Amino acid sequence: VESLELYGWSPDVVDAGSDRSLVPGRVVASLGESHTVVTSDGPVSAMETGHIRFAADSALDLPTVGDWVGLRRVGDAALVDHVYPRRTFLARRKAGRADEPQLVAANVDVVFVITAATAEHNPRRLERYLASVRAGGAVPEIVLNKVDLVSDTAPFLAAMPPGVRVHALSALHGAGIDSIELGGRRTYAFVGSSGVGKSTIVNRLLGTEQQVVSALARDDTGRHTTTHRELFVVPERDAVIIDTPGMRELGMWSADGLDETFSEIAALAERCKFRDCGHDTEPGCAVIAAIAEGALEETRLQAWRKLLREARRVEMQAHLRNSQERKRARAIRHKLREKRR
Ligand SMILES: Nc1nc2c(ncn2[C@@H]2O[C@H](COP(=O)(O)OP(=O)(O)OP(=O)(O)O)[C@@H](O)[C@H]2O)c(=O)[nH]1
Ligand SMILES: [Mg+2]
Ligand SMILES: [Zn+2]
Repeated sequence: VESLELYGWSPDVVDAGSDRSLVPGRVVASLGESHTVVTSDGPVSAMETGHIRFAADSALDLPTVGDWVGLRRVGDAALVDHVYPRRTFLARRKAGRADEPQLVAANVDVVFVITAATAEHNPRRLERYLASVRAGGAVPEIVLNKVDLVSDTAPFLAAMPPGVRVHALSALHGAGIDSIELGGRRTYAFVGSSGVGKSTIVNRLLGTEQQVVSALARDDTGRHTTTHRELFVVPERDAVIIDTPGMRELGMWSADGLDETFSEIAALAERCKFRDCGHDTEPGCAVIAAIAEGALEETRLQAWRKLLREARRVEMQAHLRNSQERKRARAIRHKLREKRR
């Protein structure tokens, strides 16, 4: 298990009840149902067993990059037969789907949300990322990249959401890159829109241009873009990093990270007269009062409201679908029993 330790392995990865004959490893890349898994014998290519797919309630139960999995050897082939319990995960709503979550990475300690000191910078989008990262239990940090393009970073920094660590740097020139601290065998993921510089940062941290060649494709403008998520070890820094392709949109799939992301609103809401205050026209609303006093920006309240509405809608649909599926399953079991009689 020597080399697996570089990937962040510790014995408590394996849950007590799981099959001890499985070979443990970490998923470093995924293509549909086919995964590249690093084991103590090196990387192997492994498909998911039917059992794992059958037992999955949703995409959240299937293996993804960063997962610790148990492999079963079948002749020369290996199959992913078990996903060990995750410490954290990063998910978003599947593009174009109303209520289906999609995993981005698992067992990530810190998620660096990258933004650029350009027109790309958008506090509302950052709030989305922060809430989604926190919903899965990881810690977000923001990286303002491409600071070489502006004479003054102050306006960008002033527009950052509160309560999160911010790094300002130029991955192209290397200035400020040392403010990104890695270590302790932790896993760090890099997310953000396409072109903000995720792979350039990852390359800097890896200290090589090797990476990305495998995962990069030239798009029709000749620009390189990351096509799939990939996990790398940085032995000199005692860390694991995951580069991801740019996301066009980050749909909310849960409301869990919102209170922490809008903590000033959550704190004010405690002082509203009504416990279920909608912070709208209710009397004795501390949130509305704070806006009137200039202590809270109205855009923050609007952003919180929009994300909460979006997340609640998704949670509701998922709940409905689950109860419909349960009903259907019950009906099938009932029919089978009837037949047997
Ligand atoms: N001026 C400037 N350009 C940068 C900086 N960092 C990255 N770039 C450039 O921005 C472009 C996109 O960089 P990438 O690292 O490929 O961006 P990415 O976020 O990985 O993009 P996707 O893989 O498509 O999601 C490249 O042309 C980089 O050279 C920076 O600090 N300053
Ligand atoms: Mg990239
Ligand atoms: Zn209120």
